[in-house]
Amino acid sequence: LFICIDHVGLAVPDLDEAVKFHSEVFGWRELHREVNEEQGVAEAMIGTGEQGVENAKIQLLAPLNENSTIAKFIDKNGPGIQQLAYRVADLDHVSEVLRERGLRLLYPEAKRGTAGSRINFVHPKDARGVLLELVELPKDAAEH
Ligand code: V0V
Repeated sequence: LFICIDHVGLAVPDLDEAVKFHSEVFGWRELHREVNEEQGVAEAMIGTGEQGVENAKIQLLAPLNENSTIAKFIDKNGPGIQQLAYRVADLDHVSEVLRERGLRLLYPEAKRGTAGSRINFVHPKDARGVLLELVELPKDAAEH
């Protein structure tokens, strides 16, 4: 069903500060940044930065406002790992298979994720305490 782990998502209170920390301390590099109003986040994708190979990626997620799921997560748990994202080739197919297997998907239809990807989520209560994101990359996406 799954191709690989696309990214791990960290809830952070301050995006710039988080990018700086992960770059300076761990040597990650910023690959992409955007605001996703629908999801209530300002986000940065950071990676190993290696050219020509698939990058390991971490998504830094900062809340846009106090109603954001990220604000709620940080209030309850503090900053930290908020989600695990699996890459899939066909999101609609995988969502259907998982529904058939009794899991709740958060959205009836895919929503727009990072860099034009299509996304949905498995409810954390149905994935043993993990908010599981499913990501289908846009067809023309570079793999790294
Ligand atoms: C909540 N729970 C979690 C969790 N969030 N467990 C593990 N990981 C998480 N991230 C647990 C929580 O501890 C509660 O358990 C229960 O689920 C209900 O939580 P709640 O605090 O009442 O929160 P809800 O139900 O209001 O919201 C939880 C959900 C929400 C998962 C429904 O966060 C959501 O809609 N998430 C999907 C969207 C999202 O996360 N967007 C931001 C990233 P107890 O206490 O009852 O046992 S956007 C993104 O990733 C993009 C754009 C991308 O990758 O491209």
